[in-house]
Amino acid sequence: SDVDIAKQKAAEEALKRVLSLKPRILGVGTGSTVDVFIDMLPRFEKELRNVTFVCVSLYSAYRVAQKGFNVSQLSVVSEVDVYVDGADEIDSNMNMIKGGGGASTLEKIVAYASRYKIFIVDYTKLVKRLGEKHSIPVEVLPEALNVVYKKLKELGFEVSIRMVKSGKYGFVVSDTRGVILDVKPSTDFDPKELELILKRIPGVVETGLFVDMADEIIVGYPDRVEVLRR
Ligand code: DER
Repeated sequence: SDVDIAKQKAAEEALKRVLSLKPRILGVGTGSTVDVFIDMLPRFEKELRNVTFVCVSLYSAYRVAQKGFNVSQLSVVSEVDVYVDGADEIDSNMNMIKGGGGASTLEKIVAYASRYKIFIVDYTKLVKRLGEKHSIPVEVLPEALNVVYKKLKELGFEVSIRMVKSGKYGFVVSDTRGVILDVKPSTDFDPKELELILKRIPGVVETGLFVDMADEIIVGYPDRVEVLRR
């Protein structure tokens, strides 16, 4: 499909950029677009042989290791050279909503620790205003589920607890053992301000608002890529 071709083109461009930046430590996000990127890595097995990969999810770590690359625990890494990840929404200020894959806590930590951050998206992720198509994922400690839920309702948000679609009955539980509240603001919002409002509620671990975190966003189209730089 056009979207699949667009993902391929974005992933190819990101791989070219990674090879030119020659990272010693490469951070890898999670999601279907990152999966396309991971599937391309074996084409450059020689060039990537001495790279240490740091992955934000068990699933990405498993797939990168399965292809024979060196995967390190995040806990022993303090800085990452280059980070490649996807996103759910991108606005014209290069701010993002992420967390559709339930991994935004480690994604934000690795992004924060990375010197150069590249995000790869297909063209359907571009929005005029954040929140147009996606809610904002908020990861909370299970113990705080009801306390945070109640506070968000009082603040006027629509809130839903993310449920597993199949294979397990009940709430999604992230790799960092949190549950995910999908939060929809009632009106337009300032992403930086909203992030601070959410983060100061006790029990909130992380939000899917990524403000001023992208150095480069590669947008794939069926016939081209467009590169946005900060
Ligand atoms: O969870 C995330 O932020 C991921 O990057 C993800 O939402 C991007 O999803 P996709 O590449 O499968 O569209």
